[in-house]
Amino acid sequence: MAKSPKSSSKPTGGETHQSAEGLDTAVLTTNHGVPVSDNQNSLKSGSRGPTLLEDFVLREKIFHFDHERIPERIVHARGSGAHGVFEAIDDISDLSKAAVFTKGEKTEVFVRFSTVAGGAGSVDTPRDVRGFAVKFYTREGNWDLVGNNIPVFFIQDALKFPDLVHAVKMEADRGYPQAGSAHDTFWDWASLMPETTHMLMWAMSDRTLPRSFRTMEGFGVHTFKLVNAAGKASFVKFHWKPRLGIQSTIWDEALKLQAADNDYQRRDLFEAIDTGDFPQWDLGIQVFDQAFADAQPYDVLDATKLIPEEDVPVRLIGTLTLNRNVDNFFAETEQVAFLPSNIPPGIDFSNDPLLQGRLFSYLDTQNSRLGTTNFHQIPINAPRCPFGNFQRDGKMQTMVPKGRANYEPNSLAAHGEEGGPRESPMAGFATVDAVTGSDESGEKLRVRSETFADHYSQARLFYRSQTESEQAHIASSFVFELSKVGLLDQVPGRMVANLRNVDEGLAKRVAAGLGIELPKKAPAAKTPIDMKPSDALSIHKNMKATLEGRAVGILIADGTDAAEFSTVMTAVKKAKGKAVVVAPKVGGAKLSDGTVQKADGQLAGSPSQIFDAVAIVLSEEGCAALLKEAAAVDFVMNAFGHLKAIGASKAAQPLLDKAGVEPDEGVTGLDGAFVKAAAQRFYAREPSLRMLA
Ligand code: HDD
Repeated sequence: MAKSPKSSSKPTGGETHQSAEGLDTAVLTTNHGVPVSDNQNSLKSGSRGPTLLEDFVLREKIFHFDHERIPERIVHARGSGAHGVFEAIDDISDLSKAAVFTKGEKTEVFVRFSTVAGGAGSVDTPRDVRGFAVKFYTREGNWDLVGNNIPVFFIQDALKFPDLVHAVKMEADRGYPQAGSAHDTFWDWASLMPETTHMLMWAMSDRTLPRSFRTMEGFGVHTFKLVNAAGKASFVKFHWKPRLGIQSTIWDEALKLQAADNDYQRRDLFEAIDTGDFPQWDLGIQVFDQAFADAQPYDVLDATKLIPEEDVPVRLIGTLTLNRNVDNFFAETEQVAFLPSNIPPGIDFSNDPLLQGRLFSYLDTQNSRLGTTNFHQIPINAPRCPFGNFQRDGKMQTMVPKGRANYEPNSLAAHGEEGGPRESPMAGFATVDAVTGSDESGEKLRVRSETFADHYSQARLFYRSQTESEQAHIASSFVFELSKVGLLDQVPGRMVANLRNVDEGLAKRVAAGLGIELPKKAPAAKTPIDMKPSDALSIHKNMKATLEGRAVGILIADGTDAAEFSTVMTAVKKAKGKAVVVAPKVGGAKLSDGTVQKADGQLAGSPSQIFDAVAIVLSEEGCAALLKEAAAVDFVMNAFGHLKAIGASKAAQPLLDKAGVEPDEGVTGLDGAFVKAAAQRFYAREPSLRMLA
C-alpha cells in the first residue's frame, strides 16, 4: 500500500506516558504541560473560604474525570482482551493469496472475548454466547475475524438484529434482568422466530458456560471466500480450536461462580498470560466449492446453519498465541474497534445477508462509541502497515497531512509537489463475483430465499449429537429459562411446540419439567430431515483429559501431614496443573513437621467452584476443626456436586461424609489416581445428585 507523502502514517500519542515530551516525567503536570505544585488542595480564598474559579488545576482534573466514560458497546459490552501473534503453519497459496496465510508468516493480533447481553460491569459467567473477536494487523491491512464461540447465529437477516438485542437485553421498562436470557421478552420473541431454534439449542447447552476463554472454540460463523492469486475463489468457514480442549462448567457451578468471582474468566486470562502460560488456539478452515454447496440440504449462506466437520474436515492452517496482557484496559480493550468489513486481499465476503448487514453496523457504531470517524488512528485500531488516502480532517484528527494533495486524480507531481497515493488494481482488494460464477442481477425483492426455510433439521442434528448428560443439560436449561417467563402464559407452550419439530423426546422433557401439557406441534415451513449425528458438536466428546490450564484447590489446616501435602503439590505441578493452597486462615497452616505453609486463598473466600478439582489434605485434628466450618463442608459438597475429582487423605473422611460424598471413580486418595482423575469431570455422577429434566 502506498504511504501518504509527508504525512505521518503512525498515529501520535501511542505511548502511554502522560507527560509532554521533553519534560521530566517525574513532574506532575496539567494536560497542557504546566507543572503542578499541589495535588492535594484546591485553591481557596482563605484557608476556609470558597474555592476559586481561577483554579485551572482543579477545573482541568475534574473536567477530564467527568468525561472519562464512553458509551459501552451496544452488545458485547463486557469483554477482556490480550495481544498475541498468529503464525501461519501451512501453505494455502492455492486457496488464498492473503499475506497473513503465507507459511511461516507471523502477524501481530489483538483478541477480545466477551459476553453478549450484559453491561460492561456485569459478571463473567452468565449463560450467554461468548464473542471471540480477532484483529490481525496484517502487512496488507487489518483483518478482523469477529466471531463467537458458537458456529451459528440466532437470525438469518441483519434486519432482525435490533429486535434480537432489544428482546434479550434488560427489559425496557424495568431495567432487568442483567446479562441473561431467562426472561419474558427474550422467549416471547424467540418463540415467535423459528429460525432461532438451532442457536437456542447451542445456547441452552453447556457451550454458553465455558470454563474459561482458553477452553472454548471460536467460529467465524459466516461462509466467507478465499481468493488465490489467479482470482479463483473457494468458500470457507473459519474455526478456532483451543489447545486445551473444550471445557464447560455446569449450571449450578456457573451460578456459584458469579458469587465467588465476578471476574472469573477475565482473571483466568490475565493470570495465565502473566505467568507465561500462553493460551493457544489452532486456526482451522473448512473449504468447499459451489458444487458441494449446491448438494447440501441447507444453504451455506444461511448463518443459522453449520457444515458438519464430518462432511468437510477442518484443516489446521495456523496458530494463535496470546502472549501479552494489555497495558491499559481502556486504551486497548475498551477502545478496540472490530469491523467485519476489515478484510485484506485474498479473503472475501459471501452474500450471507447477516454478514452484509454487519459490514455496515460495526463501522457505524464506532462513531457513536468512540466519537469520531478517526477512530482508526487510536493505536489499538491503527494498521501496523503504512496507510494513506485522501480522507481528511474530522474530530480528533491526530495526523498532520502535508501539502495540497487532498484529492485525486491530481497532477501535482508534474509540478514537483507530492501527488499522494494511487490505487493499485493489482495489489488492491477486489471482490470476486462468486465461487464458480453466478448471476447476481435480479429484481429488487424483500424476501428470504426458499433455501433458508428449514429451521429445525440442524437443531435436531445438534441435539442428537450430544451425550445423554449433555441432552439432559439442554432440556433442563430450557425448563429453567422458560420457568422464568412470568407474565406471558403462552410463551413456554409456544416454545415447546417448536421443540416438537426438533425432537419429541426433548419437547416432552421440557413440557414435563415445566409441568405443562404437551402442545400441538408448531407448523414447520419445511419438514425437518435427519442428518447424520456429528461428534464434533459435543463438548464431552471433545474434552481433553489434562491438568494443563486447570487449577486444583488443595485444602489444608493445622496438623496437615507435610509429606502428603508435598506429594499432592508435586504431582499437580508435574502434571502442569495450577496448585492453589486453601486454608482457614490466609496466613497459612502449621503442618505436621512444624513448618507453616502459607495459603494462596482463605477458605471462606476460595470456594471450590473456582477450581477444577480439589484435594482435601487434613489430619484428624484439622478435619475435626473443619467439620464445624460451613465453608469447608460447602467446599467438598460443591466439588462433588459439580462433578469434580476429590482426592482426600484418610483422616478427611468425616468431612467427606458430612458433605454427602459417595464413593465413585472421581473420589480418590492422594496418590497418582488423584491427578489422573483431576483432569476429568464425572458426569455419570450427576443423575444421583440432581433431578434433571
Ligand atoms: Fe455483532 C459487536 C459477534 C451479528 C452488530 N459482535 C460484536 C462483537 C462480537 C460480535 C464478537 C464484539 C466485538 C468486540 O469485542 O469489540 N455479531 C457477532 C457475530 C454475529 C454478529 C458472530 C453473527 C454471526 N452483530 C451482528 C449483527 C449486527 C451486529 C447482525 C448488526 C446488524 N455487533 C454489532 C455491533 C457491535 C457488535 C452493534 C457492538 C460493538 C461493536 O459492534 O463494535 O455493531
